Amino acid sequence: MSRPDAESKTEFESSRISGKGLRVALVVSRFNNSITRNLARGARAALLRNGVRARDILEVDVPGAWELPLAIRTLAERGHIDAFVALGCVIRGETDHYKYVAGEASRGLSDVSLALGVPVGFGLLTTDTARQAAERAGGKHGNKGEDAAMAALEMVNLARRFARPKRR
Ligand code: INI
Repeated sequence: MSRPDAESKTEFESSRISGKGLRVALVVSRFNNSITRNLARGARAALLRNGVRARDILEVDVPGAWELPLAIRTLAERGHIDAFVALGCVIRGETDHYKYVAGEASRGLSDVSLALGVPVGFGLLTTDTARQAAERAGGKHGNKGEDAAMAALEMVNLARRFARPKRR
C-alpha cells in the first residue's frame, strides 16, 4: 500500500537549521546533467536561504555518479569543508550497469561520510525512468537536491550542538 505523501517526505527541523559561517561543497555529476543541474540549483537555493554565503559554496563537477565519493574525499583532504552535497542521477537502463553504478556510488558516499566524519547530503537519484527523475529535480515530487542540502546542514548543526567542550 502506498503511503500518503506527507509521511514519505523527508522531514527537517527547519527551525534548528542554520548555515551561517559554514563552507559547503556541491559535488555534481555531469551524467544526466539536464537533471543534475536542477538538483544543484535546488541545493544552492536551500543553502543561501539558510544563511550560507555565496562565496562559501564551492561547486565542482565530476563525470558520473561513480566519481562522487572520491571527489568528496579529495576535496576534504585539500581544504576545510563543513559539509558536502552529492548530486547525481542514475536511471535504470537495459543492463546491470545501473545496479553497479547506483549501488557502489551510494555505498561510497556512505563510506566517505563515515570515514571523514563529515556530513554528505545524499542527492543521488536512482530511478526507473527519466520522467521520475525530473519529477524529483524540481517537479511534482520536489527537489531532492534541496533536501540533500538541508540534511547536510542539519547534520552539521547537530554535531555542533553536541560538540565536546574545549579543554582549558
Ligand atoms: N553515471 C551516472 O551518473 N548515471 C548513470 O545513469 C550512469 N549509467 O547509467 O551508466 C552513469 N555511468 C557513468 C559512471 O558514473 C562513470 O562516470 C563512468 O563509468 C566512468 O567511470
